[in-house]
Amino acid sequence: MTAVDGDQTTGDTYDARALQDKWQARWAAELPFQASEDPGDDRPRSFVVDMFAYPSGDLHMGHAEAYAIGDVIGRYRLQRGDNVLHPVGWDSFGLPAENAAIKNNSHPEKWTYANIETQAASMGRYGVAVDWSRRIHTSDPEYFKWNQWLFTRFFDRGLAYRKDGLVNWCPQDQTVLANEQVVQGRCERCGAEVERRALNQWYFKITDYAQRLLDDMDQLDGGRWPDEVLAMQRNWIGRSTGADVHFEIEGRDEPVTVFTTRPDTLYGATFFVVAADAELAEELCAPEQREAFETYRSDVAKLSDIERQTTERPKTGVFLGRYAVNPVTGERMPVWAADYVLAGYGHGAIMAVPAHDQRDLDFALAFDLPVRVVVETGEPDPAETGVATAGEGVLRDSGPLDGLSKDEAIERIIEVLAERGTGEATVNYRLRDWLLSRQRYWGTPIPIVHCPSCGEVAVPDEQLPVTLPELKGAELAPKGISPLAAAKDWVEVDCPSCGGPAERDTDTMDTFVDSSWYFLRYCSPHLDTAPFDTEAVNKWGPVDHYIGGKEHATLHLMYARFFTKVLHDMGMLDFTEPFARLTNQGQVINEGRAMSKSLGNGVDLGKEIDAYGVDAVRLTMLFASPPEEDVDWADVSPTAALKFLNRAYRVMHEAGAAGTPGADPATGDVELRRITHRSIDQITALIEDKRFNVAIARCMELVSATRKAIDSGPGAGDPAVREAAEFVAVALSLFAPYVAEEGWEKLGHVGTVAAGNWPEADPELLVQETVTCVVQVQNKVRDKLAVAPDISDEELERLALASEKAQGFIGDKTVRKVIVRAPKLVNIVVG
Ligand code: ANZ
Ligand code: ZN
Repeated sequence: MTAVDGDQTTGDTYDARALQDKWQARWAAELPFQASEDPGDDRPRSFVVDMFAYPSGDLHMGHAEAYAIGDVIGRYRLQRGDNVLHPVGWDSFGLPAENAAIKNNSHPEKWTYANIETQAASMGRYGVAVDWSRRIHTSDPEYFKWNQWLFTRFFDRGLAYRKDGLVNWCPQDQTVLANEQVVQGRCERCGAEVERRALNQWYFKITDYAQRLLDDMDQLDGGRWPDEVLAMQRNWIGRSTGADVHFEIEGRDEPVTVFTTRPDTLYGATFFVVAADAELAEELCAPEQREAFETYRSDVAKLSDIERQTTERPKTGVFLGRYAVNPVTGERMPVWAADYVLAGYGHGAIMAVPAHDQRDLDFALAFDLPVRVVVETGEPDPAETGVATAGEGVLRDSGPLDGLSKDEAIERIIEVLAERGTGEATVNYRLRDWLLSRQRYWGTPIPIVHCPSCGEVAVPDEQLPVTLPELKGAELAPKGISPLAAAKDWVEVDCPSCGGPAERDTDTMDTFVDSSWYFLRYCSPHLDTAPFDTEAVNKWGPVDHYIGGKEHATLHLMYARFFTKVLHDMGMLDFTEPFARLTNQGQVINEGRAMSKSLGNGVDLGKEIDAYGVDAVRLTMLFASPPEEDVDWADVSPTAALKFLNRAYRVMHEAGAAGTPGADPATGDVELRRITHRSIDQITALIEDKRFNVAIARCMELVSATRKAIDSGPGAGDPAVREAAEFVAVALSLFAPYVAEEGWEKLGHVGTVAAGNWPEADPELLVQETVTCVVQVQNKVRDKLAVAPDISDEELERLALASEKAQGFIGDKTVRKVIVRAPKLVNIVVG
């Protein structure tokens, strides 16, 4: 504690708490972080957004890290003279907040708003430079009204629809989940193993946008988004090109279609497999196989898709007693039901080519089915090795395809199939529609009325928002069907279309609907005639810098990209990608592991701030590693950060006491000026490059150089010392805003340091001075080199040995010894 106590006005160490209180009050009064909508303000605009928080407790170390990073970016843009919109909001509807409320025996509404206040106060204290006037909460009716409005627009365009299907069910949270919320077969929120249930649910038709979600990644490539996130998005969309092939099934009128990425291997197809849980399997099963099939199918129902696809599991299946006919060879192929074919991908049925597909080969070997090689790859026979040959090669035993390469054969067979009307080229995506309905209380009610005569009717705009019925206690508990269904008075309504008795939809929306467009709302947060003002959004948008965790790589980011495209198509936006740049912050861990209650290794943010002050905690976070990497709190030293900040504070304080603002730096010490301008130049580039940790290291060097100039150089009153100290204040304003403000004031300035103070480096001061170094061979001067005065011995030795003139005298003699006296002399001894 000692280091933060002390006299803030005259002492050697600053009082962190006093500075925090003082500057928070000043910021609250002067509002330096409010974005300007003044049409006469022609500063360039910067839109910086941190992924907003769930209000499920107070801020923790993870928030502290993320907000510190976003704040460096926002504050830097402000220092550069931009009109910055750096807003704040809460993702206050949905499962995380509701679960936390239930755990704490509280009503979700009460719990949520109490937590928002706690978190907001912590953010204020943490000194995040945000525009508080634009604060939003997604659980406010003024906000979720627009979720409903958007839903009805999606519904009108056929982009919101209901269907029956096998869905992911979390038995713990008692609700369905989207595919994106199932991680390794478990619920993304609570970790419970997800079950499959047949239910009728609401979906957004994100699959209509699959190709555009891929194509528009051009706008995000080239380092604008992390490569890893782009790769995850591409994988999730999972585009495959190939062909649909139609197979006759004996005794069935309609052919059955399969999707294949290798239509060139059609002559090598020896059997046919239908997903055991697909309706088709049930339909095709011959009477004598029914019993075996039903037993098998109920076993399969217990497995997750992930388990079904693992290659380690031995292959299982049941012959259905039927035959398919190969459309090119006329050959009869037995039809099997198996679990390794998934009902939800392609057409839920495949042609099996065991020679060239490992899964099919494993199956063929398990059930003694024929293996026929049709692509000569030069590898050994798959039937003998048990290894399918999937590589390039030349086609054989394939009629018109013989002798062709794989790509030629694919092209040729597609022509053949098309001529006969038994197939065509297709593109398939792994992406599924977004299941958005939830059987939970704390969310946006789906604005649909079910009418016995009109069907699904969207609630008209003038009846929005549809607010939640007031439920309490046990009525709120998740129970398999939505708790809203029990609120009879709320459910029963007149049909908006015919006026007859009808019922409200009782599901609520996935919280990811709220977060798919909240950043747009920031541009006109209080508008009550539309979700956002198109003109304002087009001025600010897209978001220039978006900062948040990697865990959203396929969930939130995919959904927000989808919404942006739909809104663009509706004419409400003129851009097609929401986030021009994305930064994923690392995690704050402790002793090599994620902080958790069960490990007891949690670090309390509030306690750290009490002990070291906000500035030192922020600086510690940012100095520990580049933003994308994890910070291990066991390896960092807030004490050292605090010591440095005190050193910086003293430098600003002493320079301020000894000089006056506005002194001409050109009359000051040129050595220190060179160091200052090199710092400006390097720190600018490092911040642009998001290498904040190195930028902080450069600040530390500048503070040391300034200290030296005060103590054993030109002294504190030298204008170059003031120039250096002023840049220390400006640079520190990005990382340690309180001490920077105080230092700036100590330097005699009125008003905040935070805006428009970033200096330009003077190019003349960047030119490095050089000194002359003589290079001797056997004590005789043979060359002269121009080198930097601070060159290292190693570097100088390297340069001297590389000198052509010196080399001429060394010849083929062996270098015995090199004597280096940097920067003036090198003597090379040979013999
Ligand atoms: C014949 C074939 C021969 C195949 C060959 C591959 C190699 P991707 O790339 O993931 O799109 N397939 C199709 N539908 C399936 C389903 N519902 N469940 C499991 N597997 C399915 O994979 C497409 C390939 O996966 C398709 O191409 C099909 O097997 C299989 F040498 O058809 B292939
Ligand atoms: Zn009606």
